[in-house]
Amino acid sequence: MLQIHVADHIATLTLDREQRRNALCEEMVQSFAAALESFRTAGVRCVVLRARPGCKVWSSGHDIEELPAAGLDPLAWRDPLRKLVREIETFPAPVIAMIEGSVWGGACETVFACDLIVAARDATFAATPARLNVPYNVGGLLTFLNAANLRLAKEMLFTAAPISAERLCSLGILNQVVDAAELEEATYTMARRIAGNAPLSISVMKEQLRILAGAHTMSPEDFERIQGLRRVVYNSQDYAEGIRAFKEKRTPEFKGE
Ligand code: LCV
Repeated sequence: MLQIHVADHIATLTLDREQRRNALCEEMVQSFAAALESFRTAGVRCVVLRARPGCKVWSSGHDIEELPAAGLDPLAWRDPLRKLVREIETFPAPVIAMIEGSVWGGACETVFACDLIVAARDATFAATPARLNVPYNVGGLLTFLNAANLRLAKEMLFTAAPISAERLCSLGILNQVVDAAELEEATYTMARRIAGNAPLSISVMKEQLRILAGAHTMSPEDFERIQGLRRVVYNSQDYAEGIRAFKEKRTPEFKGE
């Protein structure tokens, strides 16, 4: 499910689960974590996360088949998607997301959790909890807020519509947008530049920025209230309907209950 290549302190991880449109499943995330651990010991100074060249779908997001039945938190701490985002945020070197094709749901959050994003001009990004009636978790919403801004995060989360790479780049959400033919060169030029700099300084600044970006106070009462509201969503008929409709390849009929 993952191809791994390391050269000149730069590691490349290629998502390789085309038959399921690179859906992010438990097994893939375990391989991802193991790969990052090996990169850590090998002193890798920059990671490029990509899909196979020419892909139409970079990743279709969380593996919907692995979402729990109604009544269980679908994005709890141990969920593969939550683990994947934490692995990226805590890896002691920059992770560059190299994007072509469409990015969906939890894969969009995963890309936004990367340190840098270089995308092909025709790539698109869609946040999909509202498409499935999934109650996104607090940390996940913070990823969107830190990567974008409140107005854009609301548009992406409420409409679930694919947003173009060019528009996101014009808003400062992506670092670079290039023609597909130049995507590899642009990405690895950035990766080589990073790998040629001081790794200690970069890894400490990455950790400092992670801590600063997550420094939000929230009272225990507010947190409990949010978790209670999320329970209403994943306990709802609509939650079961969202997953059932995907499996039956039809449009869900949400009733708000
Ligand atoms: C499992 C899949 C998936 C998939 N899981 O190909 O952000 S949250 O809260 O929503 C979070 C919970 C999350 O990330 O949820 C997932 C959100 N993702 C989506 O809503 C995208 C779902 N996928 C699609 O809309 C389409 O697959 C796209 C547009 C990505 C690609 O369409 P395309 O026609 O190229 P198919 O739909 O035919 O998919 C090929 C096979 O991959 C499976 C899909 O069920 C199909 O399986 P079968 O060949 O057995 O029919 N597949 C696709 N996405 N996320 N399985």
